[in-house]
Amino acid sequence: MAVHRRLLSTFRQSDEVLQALSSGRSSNNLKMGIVGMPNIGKSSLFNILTSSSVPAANYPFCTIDPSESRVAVPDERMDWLVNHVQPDNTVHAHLTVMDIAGLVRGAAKGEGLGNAFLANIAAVDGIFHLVRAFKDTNITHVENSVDPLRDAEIIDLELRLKDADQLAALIAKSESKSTSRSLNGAAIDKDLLKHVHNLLTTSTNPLACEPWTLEEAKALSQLRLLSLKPVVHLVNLSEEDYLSSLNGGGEPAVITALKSGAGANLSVDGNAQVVGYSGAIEGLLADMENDEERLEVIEDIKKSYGVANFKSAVPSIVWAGYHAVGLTHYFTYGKVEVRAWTLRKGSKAPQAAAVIHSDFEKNFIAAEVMRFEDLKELGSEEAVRAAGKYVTRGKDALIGDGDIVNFRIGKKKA
Ligand SMILES: Nc1nc2c(ncn2[C@@H]2O[C@H](COP(=O)(O)OP(=O)(O)O)[C@@H](O)[C@H]2O)c(=O)[nH]1
Ligand SMILES: [Mg+2]
Repeated sequence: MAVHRRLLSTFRQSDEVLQALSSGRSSNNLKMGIVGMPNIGKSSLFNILTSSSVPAANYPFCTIDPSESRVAVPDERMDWLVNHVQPDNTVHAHLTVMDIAGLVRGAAKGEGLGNAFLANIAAVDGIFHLVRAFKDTNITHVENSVDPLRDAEIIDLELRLKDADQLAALIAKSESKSTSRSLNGAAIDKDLLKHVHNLLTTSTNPLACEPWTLEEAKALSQLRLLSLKPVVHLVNLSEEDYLSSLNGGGEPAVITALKSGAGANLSVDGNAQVVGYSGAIEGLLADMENDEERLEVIEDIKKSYGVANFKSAVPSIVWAGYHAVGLTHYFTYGKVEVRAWTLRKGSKAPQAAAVIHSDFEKNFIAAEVMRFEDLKELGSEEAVRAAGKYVTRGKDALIGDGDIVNFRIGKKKA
């Protein structure tokens, strides 16, 4: 099945093709959906992400609806900037996360309201594919046993089958017209549709690992297939396994299996992302009222279990999702506000300015940019300027991770 088969896959897609396959919506407000079987800790993880990555009041977040929330992206560089400038206001970067109801075997055929839940997955830009590795006889499992690789395979298969259905419908339509089917304005070759349908139904190799040409990849991305969405695998481990992995016990076997298995799976940087955590421990931390109490619990865990380097997995989870959907941020800073502005990787200066205000794109004059590392190393903006490292850049400059930017904006003469 899917996961085991992936172990055999050694094919590496070019970055260009990977990028074309993953180019989805043009928005900066991209969403990661938590997907998996029922009763494996999805909603618990959603609650953990919306509360514990948001320590103290200066991390703004908002629950958009009960199953959708903006999660602050923790960033030590932000903390440094805030400490450096002591601004009145601080705004972190964010990632939108959705809690999606559990899928069961047969979901693509409508089992367990599968169709409605699969439609929710179609609406997100990337998938946190969660599997349960913790054993707890009080928490039933729909398959009656805890087997994270089997669960991953069931979910993979349902996503593929749903895509296959969509393709079958498109093929039928295009055959009735005996021309290429036009989708979102661009024609998609019928043979390509058939080829993809065939792959989805007869092979378990991830679609992202097939040797696509750039043209094919561009056409495929228009289909918005579920099985082409960027995936971060998350493993809800037992407390013991999580603590032991931090304490020199090595990587839990399930994580190793998912990593090598998903090694060629689609993610923005082409590397499989697998993050393990303990829902029980993170839940405990998330329940604390404030940072002080949280630190107390962390100290307690370090002492009681002898895990001196204990850390929460939440920042790794949020960052993995943020990277998977291709987001990054730059900073603006001043006495009034230190702020991280979320944008897509690879954005140029005018698009980066548009994140602040849509008018800024057309009225863009220049971007004054310094690197966070330079500010930190040299200690002040004056020192960065004196070192010639505060540079003025034009409309073709790429703006992204770790840039501190001041935009020059002005009304252009008509
Ligand atoms: N023992 C244990 N129970 C957990 C863990 N994570 C979640 N649960 C419990 O498992 C049950 C199902 O969790 P929930 O988050 O609602 O699962 P979902 O159906 O996937 O959304 C709840 O009773 C949770 O308290 C964990 O890490 N360890
Ligand atoms: Mg749930």
